[in-house]
Amino acid sequence: MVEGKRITQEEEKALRELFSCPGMPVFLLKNKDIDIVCPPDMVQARYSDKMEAIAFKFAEDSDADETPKIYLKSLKWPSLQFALKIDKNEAFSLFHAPHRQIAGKLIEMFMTTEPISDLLSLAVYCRERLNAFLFSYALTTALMHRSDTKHIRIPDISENFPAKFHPKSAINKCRETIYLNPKQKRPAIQIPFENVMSNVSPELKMNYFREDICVNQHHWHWHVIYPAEGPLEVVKKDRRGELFYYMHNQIIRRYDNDRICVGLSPVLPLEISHFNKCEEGYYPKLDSSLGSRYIAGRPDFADFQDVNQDGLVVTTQKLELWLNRIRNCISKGYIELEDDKVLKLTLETGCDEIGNLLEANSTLSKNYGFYGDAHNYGHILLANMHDPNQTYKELPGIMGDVTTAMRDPIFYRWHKTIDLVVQDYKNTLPHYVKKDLQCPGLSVKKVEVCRHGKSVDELNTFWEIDDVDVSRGLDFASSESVFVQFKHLNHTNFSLDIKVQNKSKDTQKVSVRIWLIPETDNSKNPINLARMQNLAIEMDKFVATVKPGESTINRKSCDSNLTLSFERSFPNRYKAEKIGKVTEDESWCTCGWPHHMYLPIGSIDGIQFFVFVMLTPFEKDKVESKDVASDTSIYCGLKDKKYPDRRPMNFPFDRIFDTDIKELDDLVDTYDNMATTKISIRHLNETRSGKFCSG
Ligand code: CUO
Repeated sequence: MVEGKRITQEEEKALRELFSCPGMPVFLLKNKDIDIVCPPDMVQARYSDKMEAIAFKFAEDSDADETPKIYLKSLKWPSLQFALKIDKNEAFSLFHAPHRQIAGKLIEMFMTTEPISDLLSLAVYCRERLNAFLFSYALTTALMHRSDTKHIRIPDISENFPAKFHPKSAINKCRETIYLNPKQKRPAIQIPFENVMSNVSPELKMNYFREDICVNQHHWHWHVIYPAEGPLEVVKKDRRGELFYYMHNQIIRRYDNDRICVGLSPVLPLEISHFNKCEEGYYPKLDSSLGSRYIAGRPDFADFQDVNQDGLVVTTQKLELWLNRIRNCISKGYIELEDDKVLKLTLETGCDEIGNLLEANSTLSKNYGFYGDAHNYGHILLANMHDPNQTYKELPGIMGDVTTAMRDPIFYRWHKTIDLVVQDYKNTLPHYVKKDLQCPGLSVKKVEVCRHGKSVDELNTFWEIDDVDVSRGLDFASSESVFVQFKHLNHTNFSLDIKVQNKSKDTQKVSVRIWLIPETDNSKNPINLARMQNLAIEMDKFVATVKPGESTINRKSCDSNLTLSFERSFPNRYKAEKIGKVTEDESWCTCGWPHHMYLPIGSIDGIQFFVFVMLTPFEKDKVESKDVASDTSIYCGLKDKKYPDRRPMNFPFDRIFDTDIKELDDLVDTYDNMATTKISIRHLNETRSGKFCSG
């Protein structure tokens, strides 16, 4: 891996610029920050003799002459034959094994090219020739992992590829308004509210969750930070397989909580088989941004079909076979290795190994040939139901792309299937016993939810309007800003007062774990602990120091280690930059859950939840290593560092409790280091202006 040489400001600006207008040649990029001047052999032959004339024509109305310039040099260009297999107009998919391998090789090229000036030249050379999304993914991943570039704030994916986040109709109107309206009078293009919340059919009620820009960005970021292919040091991260399970599992649990709030039952797992139908249809309304084609939808009750993509045949039987082999390995307690040996599933690493088998990470899966590629090919199969044999040369649907997959209701059902396999494994593990769950000497006396320092029994959610500038991702349009305006969920911030007692004579360091658990199901029937624990969502986890005697730990919701603040997760990066500089570690870790989606939506009448607080001795949780990530991140570890909590992810709600603990009260009554309080989440059906709303 490249080690810490400094990068010049011009190089940094140029690297950032390469993400703009992904379909335009580099010499036409329109940002005023930097003008990239490249030698003719760097661009495609069809442009090389026209470069100057075209660029001049394009810049006629701009002050391009004043723009600082960076001059790139020619290199001995590597062969890109391997990557040209993905056509410029094809949809690049991280779920498609040949695409992943190509991306892995490209990441490796970007990771190992030194110095930065050569990386810049190589990146431009690749940008001009390769599939835009493949290029963007590989360069993002490499820049985030190189020690000399990981501090760079890479423009958000929704800025670079707005067509993957906003309906085609809005993107078209943006183009129109650029030409019809002067910059000062340019209205923001509004996304209709029915795109956010609609009662026309039950599943459309969940649009606000599934189509949230930052929710989808979060998913993309996670997959960039945890790439499945590439150099080993990039792929093999601490507890990566377990984190794959945990991150997706928490998404599903959150989705189920929000479903309960809007009156829908939790999603059912999806059995992909010829004897079954895919009940939920979905129409994305998105443009592919490649070849300007709509991305195909899927009608209700579509048939599952075997898929032949680029000669790679994915059958429903094969998916089932792979999943059954993993289920078998769980019931036997070991993984069958390629050399006829076996690897025992242990308490320490079993979940991580199962996660790697399921995600079908060919580098980390202990026997990829045997356990296969179930999770990824589920995505592929679901993405190609409309044209399984490529008869009509249609692009795959949104389930084939990590930036869009979470928009589709079927995503949650497929991931629940994956999730239940891990749950099968967790169910084979011994119950937690007293020594796992207690925190000697420490008790939680009371938990209060507060607003402005006063105890409350209700929290509110509401709609908020904000704008996002999409000009950076509009090829062959103007460089001036044009905004899309949309509604998203938000909530009132709050804090927790956790009154604790330390009965020992010494100050003690503890981990504080905060969870939110629904009291009832979608029919308002109370649920027992077994059901609750599959719906419990982790809200925060931090380390606190508790003095002897009684004291109060105060924790603000906006300080949660789970979430990324609205400013930093919001795609309007230029505004985020004004809000403050980030440290090197923070710039790495931008994949928290969006803070504006921290609370489930609740309902007009209020939905009851328990806030569950648990203290555990930090001595038992801490990781013995110099390279421990700070506790600022629950969803992603930091590069080269250990995940900061030694307990299993989802602890203590990852395993079935002892038979005498049937209700949440039984748990809290047994352990005085745990406590709950009730809170009602009430949705105010009102709309407020957000920080980035132009009015
Ligand atoms: Cu993230 Cu299936 O792994 O979507």
